[in-house]
Amino acid sequence: MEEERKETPSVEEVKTTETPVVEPKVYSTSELHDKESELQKADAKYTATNIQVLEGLEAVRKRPGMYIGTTAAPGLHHLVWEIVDNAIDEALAGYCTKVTVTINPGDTITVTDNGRGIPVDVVAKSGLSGVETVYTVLHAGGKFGEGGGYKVSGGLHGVGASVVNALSEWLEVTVHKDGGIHYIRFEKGGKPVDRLKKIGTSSDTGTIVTFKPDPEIFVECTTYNYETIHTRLRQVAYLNKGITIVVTDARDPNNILTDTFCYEGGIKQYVEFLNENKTKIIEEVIYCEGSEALEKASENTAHVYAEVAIQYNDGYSKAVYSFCNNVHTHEGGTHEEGFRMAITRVINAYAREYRFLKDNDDNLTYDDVCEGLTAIISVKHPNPQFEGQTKTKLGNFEVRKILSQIVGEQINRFLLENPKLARIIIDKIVMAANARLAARKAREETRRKGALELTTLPGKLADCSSKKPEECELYIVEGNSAGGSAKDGRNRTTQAILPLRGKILNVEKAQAKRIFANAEIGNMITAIGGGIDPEFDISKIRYHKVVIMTDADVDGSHIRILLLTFFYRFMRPLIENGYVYIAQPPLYKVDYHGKSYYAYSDEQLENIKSKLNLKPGYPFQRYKGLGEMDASQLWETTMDPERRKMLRVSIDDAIAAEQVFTDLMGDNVDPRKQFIQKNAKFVKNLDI
Ligand code: 1YM
Repeated sequence: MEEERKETPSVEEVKTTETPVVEPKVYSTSELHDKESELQKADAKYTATNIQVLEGLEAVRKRPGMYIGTTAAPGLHHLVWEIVDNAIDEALAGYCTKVTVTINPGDTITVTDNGRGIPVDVVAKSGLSGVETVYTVLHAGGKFGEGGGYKVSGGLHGVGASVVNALSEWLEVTVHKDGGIHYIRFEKGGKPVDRLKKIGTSSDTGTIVTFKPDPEIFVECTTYNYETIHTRLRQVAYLNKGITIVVTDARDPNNILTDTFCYEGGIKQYVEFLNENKTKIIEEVIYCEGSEALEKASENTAHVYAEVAIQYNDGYSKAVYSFCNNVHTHEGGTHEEGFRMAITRVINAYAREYRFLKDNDDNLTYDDVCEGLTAIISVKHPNPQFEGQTKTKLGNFEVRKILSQIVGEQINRFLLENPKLARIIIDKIVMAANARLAARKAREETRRKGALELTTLPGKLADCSSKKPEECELYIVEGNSAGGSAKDGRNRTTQAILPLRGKILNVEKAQAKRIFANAEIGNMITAIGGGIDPEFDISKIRYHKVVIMTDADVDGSHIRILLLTFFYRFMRPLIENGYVYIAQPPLYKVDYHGKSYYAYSDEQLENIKSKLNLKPGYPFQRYKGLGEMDASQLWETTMDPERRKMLRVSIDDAIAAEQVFTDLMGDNVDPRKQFIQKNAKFVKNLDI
């Protein structure tokens, strides 16, 4: 990879010259006859290929989920990533410097690059041009099977262009190459309207693709989310240093949004960005990089390229994210394992050598090393094996050793060359280890002092009688008076109530030891029953719905965020499995002819007023807190599974969630202020 980058020709160098002058050829009659049958043969081949192609594309349309996972919003966006992947591959091959992505009016998408342009000559095997092959033949990889070259894109491994075509109402490809402009349009799931045609001349090179996702396939959603595209392409720009990516939302002609991303520093800058609102303990980002040839590789260009960037902040959470071929490997894999082995080994060796650890001290653990660590691990592999439940775990065994070597050597060198900074880092890690040991001791002592304390449910908990977690709900309620109403109004078989007194501890700023000592948090841990990270056990939890019920005011939302932060940091699987909810109490009540009408928004209130034909000034009640409702009102409006509305909390993107929590709960005030008006974006609306 590295070498490839050095050899990269600049855009100017790959530019083609003006259209060459071709001498007209004179054919004899027999030659003409041969030519004709040749053409007929080619036509027959073309027709045969076309039939196969349409069958292939039809299969994609029949079962789109098999190719793009879902036809909901993520699938719709997947189409963009697939086309962008091909442009990024061209950039990684060294031929392209700029990629643009535009959302046009009508939610069509245009992707362009200034690479070589997709090949336009006929591929012998299919009788189709390169462009037609890439866009209509399933599994047409970069090389039509074999040959030298290097594709790294993840996802469908660069075979996605035909899938995008199959799932589009129409798709157009324009290629600037060999002095010409070549154009083709497909309709109704990939059927070519005409063959690839030269429609003009051009002195530069590149590819332009525009498509409209087929609303018959994407029945749930055909609207693109600018933020989703913006965030992902910013990430792609961080992961591929030096590439310029321009994203534009041109749907509203009066308000065109555009952002340009280009990071010469790559993942080093990514780590700086992730730590932007945190307090760094040292300003330096430690960066390691290297590449290694793959043994037994059939292609002589096959290299694994790996890079890692790390930086410490003064917090306690771990933010280690890994990627392979620009795919976020949520489930980790061999690259993370190699990193873990190396950093733990090197830190321990340094800490022993320079007496941060005494002979009798235990080794520092990876968890200790990770406190306050932000790290990006990025690997480019010509033949990645994605494993695991969501196919986001890197399986290639050789990557473990490569990462371990690169990270081991280069972090060790950094520590030796920067003894002052090394001291700051190791001191922090030793403190983490001490805190871990103290917390363990505290836990053991509590257990010894009263085995009862941990096994007995908290006295404040009004538990439900059912012992089936699937049907049980735990309401965590702000304030004792609301807690009282909830206890009286609930369904005693399935609903348990845990009232919270005042505010809970901000876990973002507190150390583990203090967190365990906090009574409110202790009650919650015991009531839920699955323990906490790193030992949290989802199979032991006692409720499959944990419902946060707070007032609809500033204090209420603060308590809600504190609780969410706690769950995110210490019981993350609870959120990942969709077990955390937010209750939605009504904001208004209108009494009319002996009946009560509840409104959950200003809009609903207006609707009720107009439906009942109420005169202006007709009185209504504004609920300031849950405490104002009696038991039966609380049941009717907020707790009855038949009638209530709740929000389910989800983590779409751990990296984004991480930043949200830092912004909200960390030391800096500005990002918190900025965020406060906006709704927490990890909360998704869900009517239940
Ligand atoms: C806006 C999307 O697809 N760019 C793109 C794709 C290709 C090439 C250049 C390319 C690749 C190669 C040689 C090669 C592709 N070509 C193929 C195939 N942008 C976009 N730009 N010449 C040009 O890989 O050898 C697949 S993708 F298969 F035709 F070579």
